[in-house]
Amino acid sequence: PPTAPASAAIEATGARLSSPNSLAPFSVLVVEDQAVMRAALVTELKQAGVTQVLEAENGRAALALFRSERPDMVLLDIRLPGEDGYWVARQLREAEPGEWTPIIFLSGLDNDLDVWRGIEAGGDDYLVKPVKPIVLVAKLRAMRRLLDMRRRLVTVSAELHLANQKLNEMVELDALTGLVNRRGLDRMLHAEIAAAQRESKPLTLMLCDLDHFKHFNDTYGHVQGDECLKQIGRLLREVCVRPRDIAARYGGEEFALILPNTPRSGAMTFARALGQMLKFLKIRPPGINEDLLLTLSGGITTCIPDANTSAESMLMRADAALYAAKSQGRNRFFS
Ligand code: GH3
Ligand code: MG
Ligand code: MG
Ligand code: MG
Ligand code: MG
Repeated sequence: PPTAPASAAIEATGARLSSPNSLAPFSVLVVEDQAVMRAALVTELKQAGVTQVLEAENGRAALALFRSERPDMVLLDIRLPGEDGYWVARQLREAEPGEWTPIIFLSGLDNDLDVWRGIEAGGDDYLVKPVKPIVLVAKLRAMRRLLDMRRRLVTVSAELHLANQKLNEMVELDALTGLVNRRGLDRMLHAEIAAAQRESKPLTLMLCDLDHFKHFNDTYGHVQGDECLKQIGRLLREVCVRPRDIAARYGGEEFALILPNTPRSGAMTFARALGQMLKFLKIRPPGINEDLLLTLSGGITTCIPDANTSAESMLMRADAALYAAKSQGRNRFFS
């Protein structure tokens, strides 16, 4: 059997520890001013499988080591030269807000009030010297279990946070085209109206609607129709070259563009470019030998928003212009 350490810190028991690596991988900071006791603790911890044992003989050294090495756990004496263990515990807790490194007091003080003060100072457990190795390691293992559980919770909550962010983004995206959907459009239009009002900059809203798209669907089927909508989605993302331009799918075959800092003339240039680019779409349903030409009709409204400008009023004006473009023959943009 292993010889008992020559120290009062640990009482020989003859009991064997469960498994040699029961505490690996793991680092423990031992704060103990008495060299012999410290050496005995280090030996016991290493035998229990602790990978790294850090040693400090006073409170300030402990704090510095804690900050630089970030041990997994702290074994903390109370009576130390200079600042005492209670002080160390409080400093450690302040050094890592929102984090948790278990602190186990290991002290010769066996007063109930000392236990109370230790826990109040931020300690998680309190052992009285001399402590049997098997008890010390058992306590470390229990704390390790809590630590692992906390780490898993932290990981899970970070993952949940990410998933939630992703969901929040998805809620505002259209599944077919990947464009912003109606919900996103409404929020962003409100925001851009407010921004344009603050900056006294012209804001353009454009509503576009595919011409005779029902006919396309009836002729080539919905799968081909969906393919068209995806291509239009890609095209609209491409024409929105400025970082603040927003392309949205407003409804079935209707799209909306928010163009911040864009005057009426700029909006018309944009619409012409869009009309030109439509000609280059590769719309070729199976069995057809040439690319089909899709056209859009559009309604444009531009204003420097004031207190009376609302998303609803801008949408109504754009919709009225779109209706006019449709009734005057389609494949054109009105403002
Ligand atoms: P107009 O030129 O007056 O806009 O004629 P239109 O046929 O495009 O307009 P209408 O409002 O009569 O029909 C819109 C059609 O758009 C109906 C439907 O077949 C098609 N559509 C709407 N949403 C989708 C979709 O998600 N996928 C497909 N494939 N077709 C859609
Ligand atoms: Mg001491
Ligand atoms: Mg329509
Ligand atoms: Mg249409
Ligand atoms: Mg229609």
